[in-house]
Amino acid sequence: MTDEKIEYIQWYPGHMAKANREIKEKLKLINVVIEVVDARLPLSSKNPEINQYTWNKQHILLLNKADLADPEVSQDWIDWFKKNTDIQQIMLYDAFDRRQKTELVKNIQTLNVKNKAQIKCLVCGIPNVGKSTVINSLIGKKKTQVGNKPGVTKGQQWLSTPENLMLLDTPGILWPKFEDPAVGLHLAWLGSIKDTLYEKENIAADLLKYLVAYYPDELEAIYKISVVDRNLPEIFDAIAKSRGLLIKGGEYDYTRTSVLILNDFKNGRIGRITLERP
Ligand SMILES: Nc1nc2c(ncn2[C@@H]2O[C@H](COP(=O)(O)OP(=O)(O)OP(=O)(O)O)[C@@H](O)[C@H]2O)c(=O)[nH]1
Ligand SMILES: [Mg+2]
Repeated sequence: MTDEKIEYIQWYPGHMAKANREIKEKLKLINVVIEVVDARLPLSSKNPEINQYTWNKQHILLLNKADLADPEVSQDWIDWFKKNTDIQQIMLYDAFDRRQKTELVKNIQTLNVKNKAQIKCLVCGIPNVGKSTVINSLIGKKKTQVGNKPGVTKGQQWLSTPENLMLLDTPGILWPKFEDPAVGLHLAWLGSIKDTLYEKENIAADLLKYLVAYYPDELEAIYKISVVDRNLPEIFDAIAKSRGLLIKGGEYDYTRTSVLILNDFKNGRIGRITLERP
């Protein structure tokens, strides 16, 4: 697929424009914006339009799914965000880690907010970064619906924590135009846009290219292949062969191989991987 074709794909559906409008209507009530991004792609998964919500609010940035990201690169990102933004709190976050939940609550309570008795937080970000999971972790109950695909949360919902923090769960929203067409592919790796928008083979080939460059040992270990002196199509073939993914006639099944690589990445099976560097 050419870059030109990627750019014209319709990935900003009407319901996101609506979700964006509904957030804007609530902004007057909000004290704190908790912006959630994916630690594996902290910049590509950061919706630039969220700056419109945060300019007069306290702002917390969560690099969520830190358990799936490369710890060394995550630290580089934390340093980068501290240096290059004026966001009040920046945290590497794993929504399933109880200690971090306690730390996040403390961080929210120390922010400069008038009515500390009931702090109102907007939880926002692109689809599938873990907004609803973060909320469940804070309230200590599975009250919001979660799932590893985009668009699980369909409407807004207020929830309160035992500490009396009010949290507004919102549907994931993207922005209308990706300046860099590659961002669309990256978001498909994360499951933040429907992977049916792109050819699976293209998304997987792009991901594999990055993995070969930065995480060759992890690739070799999971697929029991060698990547040394092999080009991308040869590595694709090697993975298909190693997993016995063939179609009739003994040809390699590229679609199933692509789905395998994408799912292994999405579920953290390849290892702790970060797909962009500061
Ligand atoms: N490993 C890991 N998985 C996480 C974490 N947080 C969320 N997830 C998983 O990510 C997937 C998406 O989580 P959701 O909470 O539904 O994401 P969301 O941002 O609310 O998604 P939408 O409502 O579709 O916009 C689920 O499969 C979660 O279990 C985390 O910190 N670590
Ligand atoms: Mg959700």
